[in-house]
Amino acid sequence: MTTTYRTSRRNFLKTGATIGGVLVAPAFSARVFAETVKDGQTIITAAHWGPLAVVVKDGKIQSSAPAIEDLGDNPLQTVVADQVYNKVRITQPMIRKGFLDNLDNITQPDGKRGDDAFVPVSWERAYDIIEQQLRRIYASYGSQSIFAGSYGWRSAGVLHKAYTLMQRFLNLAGGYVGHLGDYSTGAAQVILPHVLGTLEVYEQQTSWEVVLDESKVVVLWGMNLYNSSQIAWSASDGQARLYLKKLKERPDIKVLNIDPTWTETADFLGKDRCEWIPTNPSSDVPLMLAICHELIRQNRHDTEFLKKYTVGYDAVRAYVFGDKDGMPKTPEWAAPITGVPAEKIRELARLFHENRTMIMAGWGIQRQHHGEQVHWMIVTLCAILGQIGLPGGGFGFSYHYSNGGAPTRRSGILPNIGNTPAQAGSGTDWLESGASKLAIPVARIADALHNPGGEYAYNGQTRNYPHIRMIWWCGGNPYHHHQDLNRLRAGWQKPEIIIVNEPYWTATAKHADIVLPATTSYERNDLTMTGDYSNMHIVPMKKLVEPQGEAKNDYDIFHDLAKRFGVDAAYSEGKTEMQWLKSFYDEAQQSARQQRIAMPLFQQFWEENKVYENPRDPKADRYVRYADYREDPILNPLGTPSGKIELYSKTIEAMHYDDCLPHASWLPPVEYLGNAPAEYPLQLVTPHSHYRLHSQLNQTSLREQYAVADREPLWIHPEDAAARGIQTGDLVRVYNGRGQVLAGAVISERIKKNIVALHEGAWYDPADGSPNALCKNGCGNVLAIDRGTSRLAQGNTGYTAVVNVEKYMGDAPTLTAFTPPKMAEI
Ligand SMILES: Nc1nc2c(c(=O)[nH]1)N[C@H]1C(S)=C(S)[C@@H](COP(=O)(O)OP(=O)(O)OC[C@H]3O[C@@H](n4cnc5c(=O)[nH]c(N)nc54)[C@H](O)[C@@H]3O)O[C@H]1N2
Ligand SMILES: Nc1nc2c(c(=O)[nH]1)N[C@H]1C(S)=C(S)[C@@H](COP(=O)(O)OP(=O)(O)OC[C@H]3O[C@@H](n4cnc5c(=O)[nH]c(N)nc54)[C@H](O)[C@@H]3O)O[C@H]1N2
Ligand SMILES: [Mo]
Repeated sequence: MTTTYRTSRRNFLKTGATIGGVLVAPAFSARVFAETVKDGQTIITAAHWGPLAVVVKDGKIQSSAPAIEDLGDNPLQTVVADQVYNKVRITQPMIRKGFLDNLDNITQPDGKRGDDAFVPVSWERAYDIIEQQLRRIYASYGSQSIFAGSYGWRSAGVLHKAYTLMQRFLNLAGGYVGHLGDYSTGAAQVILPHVLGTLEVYEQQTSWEVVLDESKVVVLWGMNLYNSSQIAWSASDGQARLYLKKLKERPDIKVLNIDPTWTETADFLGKDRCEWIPTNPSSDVPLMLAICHELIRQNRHDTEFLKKYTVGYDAVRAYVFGDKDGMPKTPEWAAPITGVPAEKIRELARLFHENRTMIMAGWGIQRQHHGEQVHWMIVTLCAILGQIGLPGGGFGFSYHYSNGGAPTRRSGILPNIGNTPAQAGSGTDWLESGASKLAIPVARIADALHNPGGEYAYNGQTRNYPHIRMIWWCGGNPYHHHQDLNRLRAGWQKPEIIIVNEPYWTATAKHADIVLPATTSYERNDLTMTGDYSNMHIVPMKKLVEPQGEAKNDYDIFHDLAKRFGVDAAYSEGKTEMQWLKSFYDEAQQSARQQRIAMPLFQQFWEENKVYENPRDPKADRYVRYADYREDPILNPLGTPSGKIELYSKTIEAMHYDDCLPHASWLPPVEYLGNAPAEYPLQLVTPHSHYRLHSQLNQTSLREQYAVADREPLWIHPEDAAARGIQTGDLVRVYNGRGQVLAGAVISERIKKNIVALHEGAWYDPADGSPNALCKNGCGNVLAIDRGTSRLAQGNTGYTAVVNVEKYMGDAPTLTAFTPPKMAEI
């Protein structure tokens, strides 16, 4: 088994069809939606939030709506015009004033990133400086000094993939330092291969059809599908929310919401269809341990399943009963930690045991210190229940994401442009040393900047950080996504040069030296499939309007630079935009033909301006995850060392980590309600918003629907608000030892007492360049702690923070998050 996992999720999803394509009738059943095409003015495109029908008149975008059937109520689909015509679009290349002034002394940065004016320049001037600096840095320090890991959600499309294109160019120019893992499942995707032999978080789920037929209890465990399935890594197929609607209409299936908040999903189901078990954040492991204690005590554990399909149960049992630590994990033990009464915990044990139960878990639960333990514990609990591999039973770790559980269609598969062209890297050091050696765990970026050469542990290895002299970010926004932004900001002053490609003046762009204006996906041609698991549609992403200002496609920016480095032939493979798209489509068409699915020729497909739906696969409709393993564990072993589910891992035992023991364990996080000091008595959660994809769209008119006092809303419980004299609509300051942000109070019973919520993705808006600058917009990551989940995964801990809140008595400072920076003339 390999010990490092690169972010293969989005690629493998397309190829990892577990359901064989049986040759049936040669059906071309592509259904065509978007009847809105009437006057030739409605153009089909797509975004992460689904296929879109956009009305364009006189060269201007008028309106946008979904182009396929979905639940409706996906606000992200309505603001295409607002994305293109926006006051924070970057319309020209820009260079930071202090950087330009300091060009002769570039190895000594001036420390003013993020608090400086910019100078508009021509593309040629920007390219000249980039070429010169890139050549100098390769020559002086080598490829290990250039961080181009550039994590982020960019835009949808198989060709215009922002950071992939940057990496494609850099691989040809001389190499770069990449990243390992992602922010979504940083902990789970490293622990689960030890437990199940797969990433598990990016796998197709037991079909929703089966769940609706067979499950009697559905548990939404820190899982907010109504929000989170508005999007997909490709484009949302909209299916999960349609299945949620069916679930709502089935009163015979009991639904539980185990969450510190009454989520939008719970709200959609309604109080009569969904029971809320309000829990304290970071307490899921104690809750499950207590359920296990109750099951085992009552002899309700499935000994046969445990024996046949798992290893390590004895160690788990001993731990649950406190044989070594003298601490039996009883419901009474767990009650004060979780905030769930012991009697309720017993009831859950009974309910899960007596009914076919599907535990659908989200991922916020593992974006925490010791986050590895949570999904491991869910697997452990489900193994004890013995329903894994049965129709409608066990666990599902991706029902909330990219419409997992929507059955996989028979389809051709669109390939993507890759970051390693055939001729990449010949003669450079990165190939010899192996790409992964030159990568850092994605959420350790600030740590790497602060500790060049520093040693760290990762999944059984000892590694060293590179010395980063240059950063190039393209298609991501670390000044929202990373934790403890004040710490990032301090480390960010160290490199000699920072380049950012962005359509908008995000905080990341404002913290760059050179800013290259990128187009949005609506200003270029592309293709996408929908539903990372379902492969449901193939969608033309047609250019709606010309690029705004001098904005260029990332593809063309890196092509221009590739010319300067003499590698343009390898970069472009001699293809134009439309030739690339045709080649991708043709490949998909060929793979479809092998399955006897007749897709139209590319030209016809493109000109038709329609969304194509792939045919259903009756076998996939009945897919049950782990059914084959359950059927025959010898013939279908798991990819773990034992071939079984590892409740105890000898591989992890051999790492001797005290922050990740060899079986799922309760390891209290550094910060949570259980150890919160009196000065910061509240725990902060940072869920994903219904109105945004992360920080994307915070700058649009959607903000008017949720902003309070012109800031990000802070959910606070009535008693916590009353104790602080806070009313709904008040401007409040949320703070801890790491930082401070302004927010607008929303008093709500939807959040458990002692917990407050700031949704992730508010644009960071520091009042000044000081080390503890007040964020005027309410970015939660000013407050979250920046440390690895453990030495095993080094995942991010965005959900680990304790804070306090007070009414803000000063004059309300003017918001500048959505204002371009000052311009300087030279
Ligand atoms: N506290 C806390 N922190 C979190 C989380 C949390 O739950 N809590 N969640 C984490 C998770 S799961 C994730 S995935 C990350 C997300 O973090 P990111 O993926 O960094 O967030 P986005 O806002 O999607 O950033 C994408 C950026 O790419 C830009 N962009 C879009 N299209 C293009 C393009 O074509 N070219 C270029 N050059 N740029 C483009 C957008 O304008 C935007 O600024 O955040 C993580 N951070
Ligand atoms: N609309 C929209 N959809 C999205 C995204 C977006 O930004 N906007 N982001 C996409 C991405 S990249 C990802 S990774 C996924 C994220 O999917 P998730 O990581 O699952 O989403 P979160 O909103 O972080 O967390 C889900 C729920 O977990 C709860 N929770 C937090 N901490 C705990 C805890 O300790 N215990 C329990 N039991 N519950 C807890 C939160 O209150 C929240 O309701 O969503 C994807 N979908
Ligand atoms: Mo994510």
